[in-house]
Amino acid sequence: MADYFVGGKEYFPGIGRITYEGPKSDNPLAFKYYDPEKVVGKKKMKDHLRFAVAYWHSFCADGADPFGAPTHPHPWITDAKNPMDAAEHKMDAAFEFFTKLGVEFYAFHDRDMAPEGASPGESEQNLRILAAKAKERQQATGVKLLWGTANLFSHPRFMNGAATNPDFAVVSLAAAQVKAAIDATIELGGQGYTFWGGREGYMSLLNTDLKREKDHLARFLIMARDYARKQGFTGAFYIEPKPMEPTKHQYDYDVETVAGFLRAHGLDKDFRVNIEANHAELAGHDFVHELETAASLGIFGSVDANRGEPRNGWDTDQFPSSYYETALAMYAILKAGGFTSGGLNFDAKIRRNSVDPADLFEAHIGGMDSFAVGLEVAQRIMDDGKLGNFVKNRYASFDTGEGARFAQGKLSLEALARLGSAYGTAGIASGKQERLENILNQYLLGL
Ligand code: XUL
Ligand code: CO
Repeated sequence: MADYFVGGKEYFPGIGRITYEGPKSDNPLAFKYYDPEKVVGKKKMKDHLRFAVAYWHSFCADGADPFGAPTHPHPWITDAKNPMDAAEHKMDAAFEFFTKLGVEFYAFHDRDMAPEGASPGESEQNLRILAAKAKERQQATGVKLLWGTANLFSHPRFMNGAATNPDFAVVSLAAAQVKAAIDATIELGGQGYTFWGGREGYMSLLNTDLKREKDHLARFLIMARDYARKQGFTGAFYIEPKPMEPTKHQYDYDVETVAGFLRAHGLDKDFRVNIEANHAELAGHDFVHELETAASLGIFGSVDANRGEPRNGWDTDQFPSSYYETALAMYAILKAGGFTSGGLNFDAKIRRNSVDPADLFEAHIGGMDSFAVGLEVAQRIMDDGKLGNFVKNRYASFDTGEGARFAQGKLSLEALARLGSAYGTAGIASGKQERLENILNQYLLGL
């Protein structure tokens, strides 16, 4: 990957390429576990993990929260002459960051990359200009686009939803944005296109026609898919489930809900899910539950890697740091066959009081190291086979004989009932949960 500094302007001075120094290093700006070229199983770490940096949190978010003013004044914005100039400087800072960190991918919303114009046409033109600049920087550095998306939630016009808005004019404005964002994603060779329906839900059923809104959402997604395919997009479409926030109820509640919706509307061939750890938690699920559910339904796609704060009821978007969680996640991902078009996108933000420029690096380094550890633990579990074999044996009665005939749909209820033997000891078998948890802890320590 080529270094990237434009015209000598460096936005993160004093920070060079982040390299692997190993677990004993006490350099906060070095990887302790993420060794990109190291082969784990059959692939290099970097090809398993496919890390992406999120443009929005890292280069747009300014540390403001509902209670306080910005704490992260970005030089690429404060020093700029106008919004287009600021967007280009921001892009330079972003590519400097990607290449210093050594990540191969990034993800963006239209409005992260290009400012909104005075009309839909001007907004589209702004995005086209900046996407062309991003393409030059991608070519110069080798950094690639994991996925693009349209921000259909920040502007006040989307306060009642985007594709599910009760006002048709807003639905058409959302379409203008999605069309332009799809064009930009194709231009940048994006491997995916994401829909996160932040305001596709309701605040009150008293003012909402739920059936109509869900039908409109499906219609909108069908049109977007058809347009993108017509333009030659071959990548994956992702829906990113989230149960709530900013709406009281979001239609893309969780993986299982999204799967039902996709099937009901014939979208399951083109769409997969982009699973975010913090969203899983808000839906009352473990992150790994969402991953395994997606894999079981054949719609596992990509991951927004972050973590929540279990004692808070909102999306804190913190950087991942729990090896236990990353190990379970990577085990589910390896079992699902690994990433194809997807990757681990850090949809995570540094804290409001993390005000040193190095904090953004250290946050990503920690997240990448956490997933590198998780990957190695997961590979150990796969290689050893103890957990997998336990699960396989637990269902062995369905592998042969009448059990297999049942699983293949060859038995009626009467026939099944006739096979019921005496009560005896059937069903009295230990689930061995505690033993399995102890074994997992051994793998976590590399034993
Ligand atoms: C919001 C969220 C978004 C999506 C992209 O909770 O996760 O950043 O990932 O729109
Ligand atoms: Co996300």
